[in-house]
Amino acid sequence: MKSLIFRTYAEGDAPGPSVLLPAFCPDQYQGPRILALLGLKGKKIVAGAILGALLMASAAEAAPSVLAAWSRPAAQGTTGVGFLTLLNSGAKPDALLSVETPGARQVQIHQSSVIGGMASMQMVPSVPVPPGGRIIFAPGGYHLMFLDLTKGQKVGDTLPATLVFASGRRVKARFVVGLTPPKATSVSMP
Ligand SMILES: [Cu+2]
Repeated sequence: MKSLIFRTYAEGDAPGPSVLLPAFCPDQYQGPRILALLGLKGKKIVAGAILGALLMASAAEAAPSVLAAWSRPAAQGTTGVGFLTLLNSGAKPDALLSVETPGARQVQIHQSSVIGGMASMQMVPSVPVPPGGRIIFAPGGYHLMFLDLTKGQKVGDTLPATLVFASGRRVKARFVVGLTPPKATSVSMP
């Protein structure tokens, strides 16, 4: 079953920020195919418990928050994808720099686009989140790549992660594995 899921490129071969990557990416919808491969049927999605980062010090500067984090089913050792919405309710600009998770050997931030009629994706070093801004990671745009998943992700599972921002803030989130974006109630609070 693994043979149908292609790696985008070899590990350790990650290109620089401006290098275009091959078009295939879990960003492209393949939920039904993977479900069929795994012999899974739609399972009731269990709302993940939300881990919140502790609010530290003064409340003057609100930490960025993560809304509706979700991922798609994927087999162990393959590449998973993560979508979410970032909110910056603070007064200063911030930027997502990296994502840490025990669920994958490496996490990259990618941006999909269509150039000359061809879909491609690009690794980006950071994603700015302006004050009062809302940045949406969604199919066809920004997304996270979970390279070399340490275990299989099936519908209803959750993938814990920590988002690291330029401000030094570390925001915890749980990516709920599903076929479609979660309801707006799946919110990770800082
Ligand atoms: Cu990608």
